[in-house]
Formats: sequence, structure tokens, C-alpha cells
Amino acid sequence: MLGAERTQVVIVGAGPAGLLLGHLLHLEGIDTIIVERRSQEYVEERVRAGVIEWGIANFLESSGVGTRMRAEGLVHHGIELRFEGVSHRIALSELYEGRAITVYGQQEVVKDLIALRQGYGAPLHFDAEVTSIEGHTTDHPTVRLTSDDGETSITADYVVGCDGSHGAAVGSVPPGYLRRYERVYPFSWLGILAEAPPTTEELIYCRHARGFALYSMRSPTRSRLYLGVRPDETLDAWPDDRIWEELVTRLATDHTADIGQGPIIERGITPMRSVVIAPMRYGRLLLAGDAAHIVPPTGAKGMNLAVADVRLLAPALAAALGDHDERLLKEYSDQSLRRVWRAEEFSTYMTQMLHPHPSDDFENGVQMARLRQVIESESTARSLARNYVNLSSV
Ligand code: FAS
Ligand code: PHB
Repeated sequence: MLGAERTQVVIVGAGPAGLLLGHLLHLEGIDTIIVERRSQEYVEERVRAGVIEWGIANFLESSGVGTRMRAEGLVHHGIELRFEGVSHRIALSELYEGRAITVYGQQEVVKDLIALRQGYGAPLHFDAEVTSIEGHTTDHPTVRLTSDDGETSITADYVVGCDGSHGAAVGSVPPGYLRRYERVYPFSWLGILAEAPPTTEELIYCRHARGFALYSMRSPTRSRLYLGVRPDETLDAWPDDRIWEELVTRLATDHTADIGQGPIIERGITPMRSVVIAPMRYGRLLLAGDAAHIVPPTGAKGMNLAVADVRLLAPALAAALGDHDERLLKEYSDQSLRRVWRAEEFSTYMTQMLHPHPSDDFENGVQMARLRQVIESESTARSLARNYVNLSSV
């Protein structure tokens, strides 16, 4: 039962950012309430990101959230770039101090965090939607929310908007205080999750004249694949056989066209865009994760950035609440935004290099030159490896 409440930090949203922030603050002895508008089942089954950077995986482990990730996650030491029918392996670990990525679905991280929080009984309310946030510039902002129990409110010392790209936090700030930077790309990603053993050991990023393709996975029996499609595409134009046929065509090389096929158990179309909200704070409202920034998933940065934000925010809130020391909190937005813009740059670089532009052939010439540079120049490959494996932690 959710009655009118009082706590130290209200966290809006139970995605990776909100759940991990709640856990990190619990470790600091800070009381939090997490409010999530969707059901637990929905949040745990939502298929999204798949790649966890080296430093982020270590941080999850050191925070006590890494046991299943280490047991079930797939450690990858390279990726493939495929174009003009030829595959080129980028030996990530050789290029970057032996470091590797871990392929472990975002929904598994979310399940692990929910199990942790429910294990120690901290408040986590599903099916409860935040409808407004007031008093941002007072010492005790108030969150209003609605659930099956009706309307209620929670007063806190701080509120953190971890409510993703369509949340309530940013919209609760009066006009003129937050600036929104945005870029929309001329394509979307059609993603599928299939009960099909992957026929590749490592991720394959493919640029084909017909469009982008990505061959990823979730386990030895489950493949995760993506196609770059027009931004106005809809799922009903893509029956299973068309999806598989297009994936086979784009991923074929001079030697093979084999990709494991099987029942598609989840599918969706995600628009490709970049968004940055600055600053990531207004009074006692802080922003973290997709609520503050969106990156095109080509660089596999979305979830990693969300973790990096809360890794910085948790000790800052603990210092402010425990010692009335707001120095770290004052630095949070600027420090996070430097990392966010680096991730926007890398994600844009990967997106433009791997997606043929629908109408600008000069752009396509430039992007092919960039792609060849990765293959021909070790220093360029090394730079890509460092950004792909560990951008969010440097
Ligand atoms: P999230 O969006 O995960 O979580 C926000 C939560 O807030 C949601 O559960 C939402 O229900 C809740 N919420 C929103 N408004 C609320 C309100 N008013 N009250 C209460 N709760 C509210 N990244 C990759 O790296 N690779 C990918 O392949 C990839 N695919 C993606 C596909 C889709 C469709 C989307 C939308 C994103 C994808 N991303 C991908 C990015 C994704 O992984 C995000 O970076 C990651 O989920 C960020 O985590 P959070 O910031 O916690 O936001
Ligand atoms: C995924 O496995 O879902 C995935 C991997 C790499 C990306 C995007 C998504 O760049």
C-alpha cells in the first residue's frame, strides 16, 4: 500500500539507472523509494541492450550485482566489421590491454537488481506512475503519483529522474532551465530475438548496400539480430521470412551466407536518434540515464552510460545527505556531460560509418573511407577498441 510518504531520495523509474542507483544508495545507508509505472513482469521481459563494457562489468561486480553476469555472460575479445562481402576482425583485447566486453542482456541486469532490492526489502513500487514533481528548488521536493491505490505523494530531500526517454522528470522542469540537443538519423533498427543458436562467436557489424545489419546474441541458444530500416517502417511490413531473407542477404560473405534461424520470440523497431539534456540537474531534481541522454545503439553505449551516471551520482548524494557536502553534487552534471558527449561522438561515428546514407553519395564515400581506415590503420582500430570496450569508465 502506497500512502503519503517521506524519504531521502525518490527515484523515478526501475530501469538499469534507477535500480542500480537505489542499490548503491542502499549500500550507503540512504533511504530511497523507487516508483515504476510498468509492471515487474514488463520491466523484466523488455529486451534492450546487450553489451557491457569492461569497466562497467567490473563496477557491477564490485557493487554486488555481478554474480550471474560473470556466470552466464559471454566474454568477447573481438568484433567483426563486415562490408563488401568481406569480414574484418577487430581484435579488441589485443588492441586494448587484454580487456574484453561482456554480452549479457539488459533485462538480466534488471532482474538481478530487482531480486537484490526485493531481497533486502527496500520500497520498489511497480504499476505506479509519477505524474508531477514540484518544489524542485525547495529543500523538500514532492513527487505526485498515481497507482491502483489512487493518487498519493512522496516528499524527499532529492528526486532523481531515471525515467528514460519518455519520462516525467524532464517535463516537470519549468521552460528555460534545461536545454535539449537532438539529432535524428534517417533510419531505424528492426530488432529480433530468436530461439536460434548463433553461428558466429562474436558480434558482426555489417554495412551492406541495402543497409545495416548486426548479428549479436544472448546465449548459446538465443540470437539477437538487427536490420537498419527506413524510419517510417512498421513491423507488419516485415513478416519472419522477409526478416530472415534480408539478414542472410546483408550478412553474406564471399565464403558463407549461414545464419542460424529459428522462432522469433521478440521483435521491435527503434528510431535512431541522439539526445542530450543539459544540465542534468534542476535544483534538487537530478537526471540520470536515458532521461538525460539517448545514443544511437550502434556504439552499444546506452546502458553503459546509465551505469556510469549513477556511479558518479550515488556518492555525491551520500555526501550531500550524510555530511551536507554538496561539492560532488555540484560537479555531477558537468562531469557526466563530458562523458555523454564523448559517447555521442563515438555512437554517431559508428552509426554513420555502418549505415549507408539513403540519398547522399558523397557522405557514403566519406563513410567508406572511414571504415577502410579502421581496417588499414592500427591506431584507428586501437582508438575504436578503446571506445567500444571502455569509453564509459575513462
Ligand atoms: P530505461 O528506459 O531503461 O528505464 C526507465 C524506466 O522509467 C522505464 O522502466 C519506464 O517504464 C519508467 N518510467 C518512465 N516514465 C515514468 C513515470 N512517469 N513514472 C514512473 N516510471 C516511469 N542500448 C544499447 O546499448 N543497445 C541496444 O540495443 C538498445 N536497444 C534499445 C531499444 C529500445 C526500444 C530502447 C527504448 C532503448 C534501447 N537501448 C539500447 C538503450 C537502453 O538500453 C537504455 O540506454 C537503457 O535502458 C537506459 O536505462 P535507463 O536510463 O534506466 O532507462
Ligand atoms: C545487442 O546485443 O542488443 C546489441 C549489441 C551491440 C549493439 C547494440 C545492441 O551495438
